[in-house]
Amino acid sequence: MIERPAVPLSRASADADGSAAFALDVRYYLSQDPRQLPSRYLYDELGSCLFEAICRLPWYPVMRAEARLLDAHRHEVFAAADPLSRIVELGPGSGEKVATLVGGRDRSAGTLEVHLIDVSPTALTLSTRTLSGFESVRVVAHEAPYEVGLTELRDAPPTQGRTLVLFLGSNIGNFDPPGADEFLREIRAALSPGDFLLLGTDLVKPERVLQLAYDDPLGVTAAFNRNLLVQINRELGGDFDLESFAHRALWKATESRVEMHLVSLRRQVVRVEAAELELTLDADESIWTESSYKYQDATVALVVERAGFEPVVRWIDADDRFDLTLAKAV
Ligand code: AVJ
Repeated sequence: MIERPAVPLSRASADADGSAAFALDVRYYLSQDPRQLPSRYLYDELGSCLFEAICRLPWYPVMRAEARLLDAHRHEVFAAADPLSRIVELGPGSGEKVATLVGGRDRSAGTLEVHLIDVSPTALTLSTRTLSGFESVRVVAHEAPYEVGLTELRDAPPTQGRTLVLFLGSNIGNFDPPGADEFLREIRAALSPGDFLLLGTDLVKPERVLQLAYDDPLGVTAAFNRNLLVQINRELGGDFDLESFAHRALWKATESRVEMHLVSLRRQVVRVEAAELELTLDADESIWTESSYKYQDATVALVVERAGFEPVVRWIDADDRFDLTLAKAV
């Protein structure tokens, strides 16, 4: 939809590089019409903690639904993907999901390599620790953007056994439809025929349910959203007045996505020193900070197939409408 400025993809290499890239992104995206900020910046240290808190909210069922499915079907995953020698998780978070899965593995199976790919060192430390108790599991952390980590894996295929890539937590939902196609193709390109993908996708549900999931009565999601402004103020010398921005969640049925916005409550001028930016926001003008696409039952299989996979098994949580699909690279 909108082209990114030519900046390094990784914020992980060095802090100075990271800040420079953040400054360029902030300048570029806040100057767009509509104004926006990339959702990947939601996950600084505090943002990651707030997201963990969101996952524990009664109104945000995504993680619990997925955990139930993983717990109930983990043995079937290993049976279908046998012999599995390598699991790769894109965005492992705290490592709980992959640990649930690995806990369902046959003890007599050989060594399993678990590769964790994330730009966040905090997530890598946490998830590595979560996996440290498993016998015959070797954990390899890649502090890198997904694309870079996937290329590293493609260039070092296992000598035997299959690879299973985990892309869970409805993270696919942050991509617009062309972006989702492209990203799944990138995953496929890192794999060989006979390897596997386990994809967790949130499905469309009633508007009031989605509304509560993204605008919870405790205000945790609002804090998660506003923390973007806190970050800009702290890292880039911004002067956003937090009280002057409201958190909004909107269900756009035609696009099948929930949008998060920060809406300016008055006409105001904002400066961001390190981004050399001065911005006049009108009352009610919004900054679009995230899209979470929700899939229809029938579309998950289509998306996976378009990327060069064949769906093998699909589990759906009936209560919370969440889909876990295991697909084989063809
Ligand atoms: C981590 C991207 C799946 O879109 O549901 C939670 C992030 N945003 N509440 C999502 C999020 C607001 C979440 N993902």
